[in-house]
Amino acid sequence: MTKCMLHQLARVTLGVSFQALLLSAAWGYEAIEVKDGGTISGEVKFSGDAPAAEKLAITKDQEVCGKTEKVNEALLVGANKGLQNVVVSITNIKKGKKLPEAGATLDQKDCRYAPHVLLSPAGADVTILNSDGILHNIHTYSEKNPAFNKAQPKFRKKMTETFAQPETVKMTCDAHGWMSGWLVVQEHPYYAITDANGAFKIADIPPGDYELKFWHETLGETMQKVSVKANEEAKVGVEMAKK
Ligand SMILES: [Cu+2]
Repeated sequence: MTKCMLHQLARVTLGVSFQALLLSAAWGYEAIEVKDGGTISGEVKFSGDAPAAEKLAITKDQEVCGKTEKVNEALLVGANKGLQNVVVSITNIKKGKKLPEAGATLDQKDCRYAPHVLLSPAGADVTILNSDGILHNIHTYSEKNPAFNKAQPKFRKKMTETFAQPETVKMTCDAHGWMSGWLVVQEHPYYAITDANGAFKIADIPPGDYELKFWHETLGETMQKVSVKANEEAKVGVEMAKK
């Protein structure tokens, strides 16, 4: 690599991180080195009788979309009533570990969004893949970020979009009415999504008193206070019900 190329590279790298710094400063979050951080872990459960997953009717592109059975992912209750795809985040944190610079990847595979709920850092590029080799058309419903409606023909395997502002964005496919998903654009790194058992974990948190927000696309929001101590794990249990 020539000296000139190195200079250019340095300028680009500096430019990107400076931009990220400016953006995060606007949201009031500051990256610091976290020593003796604590962890919050826990489980989110569905309150009430667990509903069976609702099967989706596949009405188009059967040769690709009909190969796998699909269920409505807007409410997934697993074993022991564990609630999947709850976004858990700390609402009152101003300093902590660095937000990752790399954006996340969303795949359109088997005519569903994988994953159904995706976390990605604000200011980073989100990679949108089309693994199906058929036409998909991603349509985002956002207010803080520019909304878009973009066809992704079968030959276009990859595109990228930048989401500069923290926001929870609903996505649908205008080609396949059953496809829907969510992109959660984070202003700080203290976010997690519950797994199939409703479990989550958030690590490297500076000790302190926090408020946790639990958001589920169908069941809404609930809050819980939690204290984090140095090098300890705080356990949290939450139930969410239909309103
Ligand atoms: Cu589609």
